[in-house]
Amino acid sequence: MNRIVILGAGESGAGAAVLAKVKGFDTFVSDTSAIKDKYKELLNQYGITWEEGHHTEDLILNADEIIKSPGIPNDAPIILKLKEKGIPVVSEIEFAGRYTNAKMICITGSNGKTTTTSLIYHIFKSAGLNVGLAGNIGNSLALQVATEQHDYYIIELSSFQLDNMYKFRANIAVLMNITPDHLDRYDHCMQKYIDAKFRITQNQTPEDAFIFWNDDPIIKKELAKHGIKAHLYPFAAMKEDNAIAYVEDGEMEINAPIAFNMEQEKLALRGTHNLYNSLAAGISANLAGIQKECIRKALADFKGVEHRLEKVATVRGIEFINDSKATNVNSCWYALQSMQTKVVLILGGKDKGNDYTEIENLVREKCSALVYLGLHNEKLHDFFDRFGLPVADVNTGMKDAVDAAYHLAQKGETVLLSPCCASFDLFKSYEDRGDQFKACVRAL
Ligand code: UMA
Ligand code: ADP
Repeated sequence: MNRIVILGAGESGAGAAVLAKVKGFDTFVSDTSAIKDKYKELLNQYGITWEEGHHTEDLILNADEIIKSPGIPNDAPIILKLKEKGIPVVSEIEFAGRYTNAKMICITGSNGKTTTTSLIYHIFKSAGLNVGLAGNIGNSLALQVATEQHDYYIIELSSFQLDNMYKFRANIAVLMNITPDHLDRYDHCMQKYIDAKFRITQNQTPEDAFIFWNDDPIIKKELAKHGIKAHLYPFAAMKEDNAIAYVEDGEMEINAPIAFNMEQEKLALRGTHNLYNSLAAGISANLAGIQKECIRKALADFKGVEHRLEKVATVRGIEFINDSKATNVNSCWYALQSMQTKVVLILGGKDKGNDYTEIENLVREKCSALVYLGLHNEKLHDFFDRFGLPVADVNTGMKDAVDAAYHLAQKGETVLLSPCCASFDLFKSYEDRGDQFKACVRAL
């Protein structure tokens, strides 16, 4: 194998190109859009040839192997042509995995990936281990493998990355949960999305560990189908059959491989969903042999991740919480479930085929008013108006949404931005949406 072509020149493509180049391959990068300056500079620094604005087939279809960026769907015309010619297409993570002997701790799931990945990284780092943070969280694994030397990598994996992984082996695989998301990339077939998530366990051996939420109905149903060889570490909120980690009498307990306990009260992250994240992270650290005292301290002093149930400010007795990363209905369910006061909920945006039935009971129980924030709010009206709550319809932007929520909220209540939707109708990204929310709240 000599020629490697990388499709897409974002974080994963540029990183993969650097690794391919330093490993001596004839390396070429092609992107249908304009490549960001910082990635152009990186490619130029390593003398890598690239093109932007189009894919030149003659320069691509002569590759021995293709590294595909995760944002490119598997049915993109160029990918179909490559398949027709029998040219193998892999992900950046698959490629990078070939060139490191580091222990791989990989995290996937529909929700909780970034929080759990960050928490595991925080524990490992606090324990003084030589650890890298990589994957869907925003850092190329390949670039780190090319330019740094780590003993451990904590890698967030999306289903898109898993789709093109074949031989990669996770020493520790974590599957947080599976609920509908990204179905537009899976022919609207849930089973295809589930199978992508379970690819995290492929190639695992009995020496490896598979950590998962024991009460996830889909994981439960699918577990037997996937011939998992790794040692199983199921966790649950409460003590139950099979679970090796749970909370009992206010103590978080992990029974294997080494008995560990900690007061639940001391965990930095609140809410049931964050208990799951803390349990998964605690088991991972335990498996790596990190000292108990060190795990306890790191689980207690973790600062949380921006845009995930992030406390912004309290204004005249009204608390404002930014959960802009809640881009699907399930994550909003967990946000509402963790609220201790009545809530004015700001939701809406670009709908991904949402079914709001999942949050119906919680909205009835916890919400005192709703603010619809999106270019097209008809679906929200159709579903929620019949609840009889005060409603504000905003299609202009964040300032009007925050003003409306502030006027609707009573002292002692919480204004929660937990939109259930993608942000791309009115904002550049969920980060932009969360940043604007925080700025508007601070300006009140
Ligand atoms: N492109 C082509 N040909 C095509 C179609 C697209 O060249 O036919 C180009 C686009 O112009 C673009 C590139 O391909 O420049 C696509 O790149 P990308 O979106 O994969 O960009 P990266 O910067 O490499 O980001 C990817 C992940 N993006 C996606 O999965 C969409 C990042 O996750 C990840 O952080 C990064 O790799 C490093 O691993 C982002 C994400 O939104 C945050 N992930 C989804 C999520 O979390 O829900 C899965
Ligand atoms: P991901 O990286 O999978 O998108 P994040 O950690 O960024 O996950 O969290 C995304 C959203 O999901 C946030 O709104 C957060 O409050 C919520 N969330 C976090 N952990 C979980 C979990 N274990 N289960 C369900 N929802 C969660």
